[in-house]
Amino acid sequence: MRNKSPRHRWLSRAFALAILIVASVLHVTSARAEDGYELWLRYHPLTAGQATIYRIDASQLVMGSATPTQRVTREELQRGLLGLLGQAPSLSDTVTRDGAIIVGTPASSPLIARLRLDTADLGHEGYLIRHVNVDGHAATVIIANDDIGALYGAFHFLRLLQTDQPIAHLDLRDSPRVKLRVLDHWDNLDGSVERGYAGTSIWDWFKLPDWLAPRYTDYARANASIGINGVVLNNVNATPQILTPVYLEKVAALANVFRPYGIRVYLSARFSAPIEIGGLKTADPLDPQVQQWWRTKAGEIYKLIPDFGGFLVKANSEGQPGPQDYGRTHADGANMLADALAPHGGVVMWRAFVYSQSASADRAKQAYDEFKSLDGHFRANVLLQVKNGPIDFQPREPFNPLFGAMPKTPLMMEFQITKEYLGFATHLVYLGPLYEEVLSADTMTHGKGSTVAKVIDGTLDNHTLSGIAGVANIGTDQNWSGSVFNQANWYVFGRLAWNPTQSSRAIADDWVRMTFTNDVAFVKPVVDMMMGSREAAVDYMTPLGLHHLMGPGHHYGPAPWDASEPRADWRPVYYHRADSEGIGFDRTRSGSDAVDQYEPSIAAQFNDVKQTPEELLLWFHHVSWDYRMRSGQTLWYELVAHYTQGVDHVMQMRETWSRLDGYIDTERYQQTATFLAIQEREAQWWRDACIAYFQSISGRPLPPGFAPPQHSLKYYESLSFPYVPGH
Ligand code: GCV
Repeated sequence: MRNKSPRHRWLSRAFALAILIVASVLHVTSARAEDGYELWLRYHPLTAGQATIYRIDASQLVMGSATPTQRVTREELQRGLLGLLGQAPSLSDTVTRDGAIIVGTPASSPLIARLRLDTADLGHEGYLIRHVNVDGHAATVIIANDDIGALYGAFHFLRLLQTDQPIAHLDLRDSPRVKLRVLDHWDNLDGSVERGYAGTSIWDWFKLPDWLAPRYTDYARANASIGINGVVLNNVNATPQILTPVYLEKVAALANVFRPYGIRVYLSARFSAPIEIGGLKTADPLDPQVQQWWRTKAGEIYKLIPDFGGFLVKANSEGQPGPQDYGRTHADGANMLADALAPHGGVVMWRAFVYSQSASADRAKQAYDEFKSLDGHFRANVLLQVKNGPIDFQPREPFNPLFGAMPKTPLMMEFQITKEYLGFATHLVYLGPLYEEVLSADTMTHGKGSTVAKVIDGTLDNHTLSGIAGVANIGTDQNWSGSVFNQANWYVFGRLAWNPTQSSRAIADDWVRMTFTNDVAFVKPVVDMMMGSREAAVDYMTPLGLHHLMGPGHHYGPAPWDASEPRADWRPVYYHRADSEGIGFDRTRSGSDAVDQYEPSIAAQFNDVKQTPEELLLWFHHVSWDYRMRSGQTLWYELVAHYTQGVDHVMQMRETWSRLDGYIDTERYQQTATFLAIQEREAQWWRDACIAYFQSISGRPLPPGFAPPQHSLKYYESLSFPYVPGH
């Protein structure tokens, strides 16, 4: 290389410096191209002002790396602080200057032990974050009783930075209220995902156990960041092969990736597996050979996966095998599996999503009728997993009457995160308000304040075992969830699982800040938009307590006219019961009497048409088209008004979004804009098809001022969709 003159050298250095400054300014101020892969863990640089303040605090990281969990905690903090502050903290054993971050447990760190902070109430997974003085230096400590608590604390600390919270005088402690916080994947071994709208399964079964895709680690990081501590890897409509040695090796490989992040794996077990892969003639839970088969299988699993969580079971439901095939009860079936898992510390999550094959009684009543009398008959390591409503993840349902009705059994909530009934991937529907509505519902079983959240976290009936599950919306799409806004549903599920009393608005606020920007000019309108989005979907799909009006089988779009399904209770007409007189399912004492599955004061309320909240009116009552609503208008008027309001709301969401161009990267902005356009078109379709159909039944003219449907009823009925995803 040619020698350069000093002047030349000085000039090229100055030039390089100028480039660096320009590059870093651009880096900080302009929106980077983004594909959503980073989720809410983007750790993009904070603005210059914040960075100057926080750089001081991030200069020294004092923590161990003796265990896998300590190592991933350290990596996450290094990654986060480097990304947010543009500077990696130096690692140190001692505090030598102000601003250190000290992380660990009293057992792993003599320095932390010396601080003698009270950790008694933190339990196994809790943590405290506090500003302290160590050897004359100001420092922040993140302390837990176990490594996993310190990891959760580290994520919390990073969240405070990401969301622009003051960190100068921290003094907070937190621990989860629910023990098992689980994602249920409805993933099949062939890579398809039942009700999945985000690509195919992220589990690459064919290449496992050898190839461990980096995505598995990022998945574990994302889950740990919101406190999820369990994943069921396969569909509840399970194939027995998952329990064969070749698949168990693959499951073990995933468990190894997840373990440092505090995540246990669970499997959906097919009840008839002893026949299909065990060569037995029966799967009768009282048969000693069957019992022995499951005991041996459990032993085999725990040898490979010592912290295996247990089984999730869908039995005698929608054609799945179960104990009733042998004249046994659900308790017999669950207990047999529970006995096999108990010596290893595993649990059974037995699903209450059960309705009879013959479809005689009101479907909304059947789970209660089946399980209520089994209260007190389950082993201590069985949780009953109950869907939030009595039918099936509809845009709005009353809370499931089983909550509060089985005090001797730990009831585990099952929410759906994937939007099977809420517009699939493209509709912007934030599910936080739906979850919050259910969790804060009052069962009244122990007087006022007996909320579903207290049933779930075990405090209402003093259960130590508690759980909450969400049917995952995760797939191989680069953005994981089919759209950026669907990531918010994964996020809010995890945060509410940790603490079911949190506000879904506050969680949305955190999510928007972490996922996009802290600029309030963006945050405020987007949070408002998210908060109203679920009610909008209820309005344009199934207002006033209507339910189950979607297309047959694939569940895409409206089909209130449909009567093609083989079972009556899979048909929309079974649910809305519209005729020339009126509409709605009579579940009062003069109808199916589903109301009496609730605590008496609530039953009385739902039984009385005047006291029933109008948002659930047609769930519980069959009323005349001319029934007078609280507004003074007729039901028919209100129905049309709600459908119209739903579409208007989506138009407003589009309008809001159109004003937010420039605040975030073009890629995520554009995709959201396109998806909102799809949502508006489909909301209009829902409204018009439903109004056209109900008008054909009610025979009423369209109330003045409302636009007629864009097409004829015949047109809407003629649409067919052979290749809908997730089906
Ligand atoms: C996994 C609904 C869904 C099914 C699902 C079932 C269940 O019926 O449409 O796809 O099956 O619920 O929760 O078991």
